[in-house]
Amino acid sequence: MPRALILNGPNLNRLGQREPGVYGRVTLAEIEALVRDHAARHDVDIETLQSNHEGALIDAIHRAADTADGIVLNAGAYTHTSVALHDAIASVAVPVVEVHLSNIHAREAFRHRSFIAPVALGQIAGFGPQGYLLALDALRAHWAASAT
Ligand code: DHK
Repeated sequence: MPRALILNGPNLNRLGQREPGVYGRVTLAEIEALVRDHAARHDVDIETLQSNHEGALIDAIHRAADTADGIVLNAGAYTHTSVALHDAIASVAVPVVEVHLSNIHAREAFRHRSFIAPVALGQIAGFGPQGYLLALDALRAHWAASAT
């Protein structure tokens, strides 16, 4: 069974209470449950992790080199700042799909730049919690294409 790591970065533990006009009312636990459900229906093994610490996210990406076949990553604000996360992704052969709940390109200019995008398979932004399911489907399509 393919394995996916669902990795969430800073402030995403505040979903539900955090700026609901931007991020909605759905909590991270509820998003993880949706992903778990979707994954179970498509025979994907899921691990979830959230951290507010850049180093912990980097460690998780390194670990995923041996424990996952793909990563769904919402790096939160580190998306726009972290060369270290960029380098961590580049250091592993695991495909990464970048996800954002909000459409970062329709927001402040500082959110338009992603350090993740150049080393990601692709980016999904603006579809709320559904984006995580789309990202998992993108990984599934990638695995199917790589298997042929
Ligand atoms: C989440 C964050 O925490 C922000 O820093 C990003 C992203 C956008 C999201 O839309 O999921 O800019």
